[in-house]
Amino acid sequence: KEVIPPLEQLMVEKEGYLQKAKIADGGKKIRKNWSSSWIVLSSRKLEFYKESKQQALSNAKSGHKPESVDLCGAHIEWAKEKSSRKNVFQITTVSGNEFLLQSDIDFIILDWFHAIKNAIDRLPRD
Ligand code: I3S
Repeated sequence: KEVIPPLEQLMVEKEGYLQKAKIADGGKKIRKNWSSSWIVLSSRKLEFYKESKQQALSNAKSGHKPESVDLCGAHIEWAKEKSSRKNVFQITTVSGNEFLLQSDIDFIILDWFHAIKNAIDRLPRD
């Protein structure tokens, strides 16, 4: 059966490539492993695709789901001490998942930080 997503979830606010490393899952630390990810921000969530956008779109048609991050109640902060890389920030979800996001290009990471922070600040905390 077909599930129709709420309109807000269809509204993409920002998308692009960043370096991503998941460092905790459900509050449990996991080994850091940086990789390039196609990231899509909509009002309530971030989605991480391993593939290119083209590949992601064709996979989506075949029912393949990206890793999805609920931004309700999430925290975002700069995380200089979590990596030797420059321009790293961390997102922590209510469920205890922690992600580092990074770009070498200053304006790109700043745009992302503010876009995600604004999205979080607009959402209810629970
Ligand atoms: O915080 P860490 O453990 O120094 O992070 C580095 C490791 O994840 C490393 O992989 P190994 O665990 O296989 O050694 C990565 O290759 C490095 O990129 C990580 O450090 P940076 O400073 O790049 O986040």
